[in-house]
Amino acid sequence: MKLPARVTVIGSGGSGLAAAKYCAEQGCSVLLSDSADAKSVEARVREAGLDKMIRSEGDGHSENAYESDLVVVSPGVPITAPLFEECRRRSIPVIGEVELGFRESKAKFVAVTGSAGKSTTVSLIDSILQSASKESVLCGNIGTPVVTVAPTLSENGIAVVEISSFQLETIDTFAPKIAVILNLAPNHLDRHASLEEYYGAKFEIARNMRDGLIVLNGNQPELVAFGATQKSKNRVIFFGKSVPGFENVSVENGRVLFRDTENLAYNYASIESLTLKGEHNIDNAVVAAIVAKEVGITGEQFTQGIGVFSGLAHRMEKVGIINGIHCFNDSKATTPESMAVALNSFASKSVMLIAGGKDKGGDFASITKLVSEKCRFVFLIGTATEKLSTLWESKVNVIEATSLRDAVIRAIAAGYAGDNLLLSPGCASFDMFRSFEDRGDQFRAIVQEFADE
Ligand code: UMA
Ligand code: ADP
Repeated sequence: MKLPARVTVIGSGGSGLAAAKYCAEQGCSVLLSDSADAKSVEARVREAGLDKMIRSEGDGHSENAYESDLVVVSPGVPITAPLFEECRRRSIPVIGEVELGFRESKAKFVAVTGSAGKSTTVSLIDSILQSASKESVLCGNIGTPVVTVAPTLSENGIAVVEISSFQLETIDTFAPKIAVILNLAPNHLDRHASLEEYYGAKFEIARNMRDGLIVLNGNQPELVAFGATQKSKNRVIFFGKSVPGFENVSVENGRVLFRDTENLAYNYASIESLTLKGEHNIDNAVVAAIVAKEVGITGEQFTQGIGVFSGLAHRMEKVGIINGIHCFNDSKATTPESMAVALNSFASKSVMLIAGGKDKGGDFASITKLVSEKCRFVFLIGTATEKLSTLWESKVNVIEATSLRDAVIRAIAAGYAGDNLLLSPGCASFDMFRSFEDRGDQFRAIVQEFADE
C-alpha cells in the first residue's frame, strides 16, 4: 500500500523503531516522538541506526508530531492518551504498528489472542510450519514487530501473530484468515477501564473477518456467545469443550479428532510426541492442530512438528534438579489464573512454590484451596508478601523469604527428592526485577548454581 508523505510514530520501543524504519525505507518523512526523556530517545534511535533516516523528539509529543498524514502508535501508548483526541480533532488517522504491518503485507495472517497461552501457541504453530518448510514468520506481541517481517512474505506466506488486547485497540482493516481466542481471564485491569472493555478488545480480532476461521475455547460462556455472533460471517471451531451446532475438536486417546456439525469424526493426528507439561498445553496443541490442518499441514507433519518443540523459556521451563528436587521456571505466570494452571500440572503435596512480586490486583483467594492441596511449602517474595501470607498462612506452610535466592535456599532445605520447586509468582516482577525474563533468568542461574551433577 502507498504510504503518505509524512508519518509520525509514537513510542521509541521495539515497535516504534520498527515502524519508523519501515516507513523511512518506503520514502516517508518520519518523526519519531516519545514522552520519555530526550536523551534516552536519541540514544535508542542512534543504537537502532536510524539517526540519519528519521527525525526524533523526546520529552513529550510537540506540535511537530501533528504535522503528519498518519500517526502510528506503539501498543504501550494507552488509547486514553491525549494525543488520540488531538489527532481526532485534526482528522489525522491513527493506527497501531500491527495494522501498519498488516496493510503492508501480502501474506495470510494467523492471529492468536487470549489471556494466557498466546506465546506458547504461536511458537508451537510456527514450529510446525517451519518443520513442514512453509514460508512463515512469527511476530507480534511475542517480540518481533509485525512490520519488520510480515511485508517480506509472498502471497503464499503465513504471518503467525501473537496479538495483545492493546494491539487490537488500534487496528482498522486488520483481518486475519484464522483468528484464535484461547481464553479470557481478568488481566491488565490497570489499563483497561473494565472487564467488558478488555474482553471487547479481544473480540476485535474478528471485526473485519469474512469467510475466515475463528477458533474459540468452548469452556468459556463468553466465547460460546461470541461464536454464535460470528457463525453467519465465518467458520467457527470450538476446542476444550464441545459446543452443539458447531464444529468441535478434541483429544481422544492421544489423537486429535475433528468433528463436524453432524458430529462425524475425522482423525487428524497423534499428539503423543508433545513434550510440554500440563493440561493447558494440550489445549495449545489442539489449537495448533486446527491451524495446521487449515493451512494444509498433514497429520504426520503436525506430529513431527510438535515433537520438535521443547517449550519457551520462563513457561514451565525445566531448569535443573537439586537433591532430586525438580525445578521449574514459570516466571511468565503473572496472574493467579496462570499460577493455578501451573499447580494443576503437579501431584498433591509435591510442590515447593515460590510466589509473589508486584500484585496486579489478582484474585488469590480463589486459588487458596488449590495452593493448599498442591504445595507442601510456599515461599513468598516481593510486595505481595503480606497479602498472600494473610490469605494462605492458615492453610499451608508459608515462609516469607528475603529474596529470590533466599527462597530457593530455604526450599532446597525443606524439600525431599521427588518434590518440585516451582517459581510461578502470579504477580508482576517490577518490584524486584527488570522484567519477568530477568526474574526467570536469575532463578535459573541460582538453581544451576546448586544443581546436581
Ligand atoms: N510512550 C509515548 N507516549 C505515551 C505513552 C508511551 O511516547 O503516551 C512511549 C514510552 O515512553 C516508550 C514507548 O512509548 O518509549 C513504549 O512502547 P511499548 O511499551 O509499546 O514498547 P515496545 O518495545 O514497542 O513493545 C511492544 C509491546 N509492549 C506492550 O504492549 C506494552 C511488546 O509486548 C511487544 O513485544 C512489542 O511491542 C512487539 O512489537 C510486551 C508486553 O509486555 C512483551 N505486552 C503485554 C503482555 O504481553 O502482557 C501486552
Ligand atoms: P501469554 O503469551 O498469553 O502470556 P504464555 O504462552 O507465555 O502466555 O504462557 C504464560 C503462562 O500461562 C504459562 O506459564 C502457563 O502457566 C499459562 N498458560 C499457558 N497456556 C495456557 C492455556 N491454554 N490456558 C491457560 N493458561 C495457560
